[in-house]
Amino acid sequence: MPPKKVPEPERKPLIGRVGTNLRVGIVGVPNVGKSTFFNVLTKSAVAAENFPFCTIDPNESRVPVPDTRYDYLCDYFKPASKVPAFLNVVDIAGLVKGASEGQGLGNAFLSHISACDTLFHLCRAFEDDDVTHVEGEVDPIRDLEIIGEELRLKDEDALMKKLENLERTVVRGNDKKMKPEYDTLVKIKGVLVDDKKHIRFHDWNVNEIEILNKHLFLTSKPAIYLVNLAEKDYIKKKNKWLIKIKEWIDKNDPGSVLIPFSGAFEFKLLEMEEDERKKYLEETKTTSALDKIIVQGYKALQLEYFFTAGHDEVKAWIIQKGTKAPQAAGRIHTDFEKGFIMAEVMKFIDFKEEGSETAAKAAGKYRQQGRNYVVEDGDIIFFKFNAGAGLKDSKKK
Ligand SMILES: Nc1nc2c(ncn2[C@@H]2O[C@H](COP(=O)(O)OP(=O)(O)OP(=O)(O)O)[C@@H](O)[C@H]2O)c(=O)[nH]1
Ligand SMILES: [Mg+2]
Repeated sequence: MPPKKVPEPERKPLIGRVGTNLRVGIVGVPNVGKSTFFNVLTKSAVAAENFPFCTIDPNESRVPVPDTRYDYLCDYFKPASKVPAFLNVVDIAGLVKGASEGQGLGNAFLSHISACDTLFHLCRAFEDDDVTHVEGEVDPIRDLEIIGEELRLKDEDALMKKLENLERTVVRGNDKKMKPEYDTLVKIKGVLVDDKKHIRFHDWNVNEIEILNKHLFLTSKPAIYLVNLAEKDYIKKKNKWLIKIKEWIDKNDPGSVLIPFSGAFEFKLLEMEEDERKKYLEETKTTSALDKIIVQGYKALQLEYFFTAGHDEVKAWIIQKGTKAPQAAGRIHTDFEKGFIMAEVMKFIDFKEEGSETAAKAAGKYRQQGRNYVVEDGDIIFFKFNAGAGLKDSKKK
C-alpha cells in the first residue's frame, strides 16, 4: 500500500522556533561596528572599542517597534498604560575565518547565534585607517563570504553528527520510527554539503519543516543585510560597495533585505539635543535608518501584533504570523483561550476613517470573528469569552 499522503495545509508552518520571545542577533566579522550599532539601536552603552573581539559575551536589549498606528491609538485614547511591541536584539562577538573549528573566540559564540532567530548581517563599507580590520582591506563581500561559510560549516558539522547517530539506529538498527527524520537529514545534507547552499534556500515541505524546527540550523535563519557606511556616503546615498553587495545578495540570498546605515551618523544624532537633531536632518536631507531596521527585523522574525485599545491601556500583543483568534486571545490570558467565544475585530484603518469605535460599529466595520479567524497585523480586537460564570469580554471597564 502506498504511504498515506498527508495533505499540505493551506498555510505552511513557519521555519524557526515557536513562540513570541524571539531575538535578532547581530553578526559580522570583528571590529565592523556591531556594538556601536547595538548601542545606537537600543540606546545602550556596551563596550565598542577599536580592537577586534571587544565583545565576548553577548549583550541583549530590547527596543520598541515604531508604529504610527500604535502612536495614533495612544493619541486617541490617552491611556494610563502604553505597551508597544518590542524587538529583542543581541550583540554577538565577531566571527572570523575558521570560527567553526575554534578560531578567534572559538565555537562559543556560534551557540550565541544559535539562540537567535533572525540575523542582522552587519558589514563594514566605511574606510577609516584608524579602525583596524582583521582581514586588512575593507571588503564587505569577502566578509559576507566568510560569515556565510562559517555558518554553513557549523551546520555541516552538527548535521553530520546527527546523521551519524541516526545511521546507527535507522540503518543498522532498523528503527522505523526515526526513518522520516533520517531521510530528511539526508536531504538536508544534499543541500548543505553537496550543493554548499544554506538550508533556507530550499523549498521544504510541511513534514520536513517539522524536522528542521527540531534542529534549528544556523543557515535556516532569515537574514537582513546592514551595510555600515561613512556618514558622508550615507548622506549622499552613494558607496562603491552597495551595488556589489546587492548583487551578492541577489545571487546568494535572494529576497533578503539590504539596508544601508551609518553607525557614525546615528551616533551623532543620538548625542544631539532634539532641536539640533531636527535641524541637522533637514540640512542633510536625511533620516535615521534605525526605524526601518527595527521594522524589517521584526518582519523577518515573522512576528506581528494585534492591539487592545481603550482608556486604560493601549497594548500591542505579539503573535506569530498565522495565529488564529483563540490562540491570540490566549496571549492575554489562558482563560480567554479556554472560554473563547468570538473576537470582535476592527481594522485599524476603519477605526481611523470612521473616527470612533461607535462609528465603526455603525458602519458595520466591527466584525465578529470565530475560532478560525487568522489574526492580521494591526487588528484591534475585543475578545468575548466564557469564564464559567457567564459571558465576559476583554474590554477593561
Ligand atoms: N568611522 C567609523 N567608525 C566606526 C563606525 N562604527 C564603529 N566604528 C568604530 O569601529 C570600532 C569598532 O566598533 P565596535 O562597535 O566595537 O565593533 P564590533 O563589530 O562590535 O567589534 P567586535 O566586538 O570586536 O567584533 C570602534 O572604534 C568604533 O568607534 C562607523 O560607522 N564609522
Ligand atoms: Mg562588539
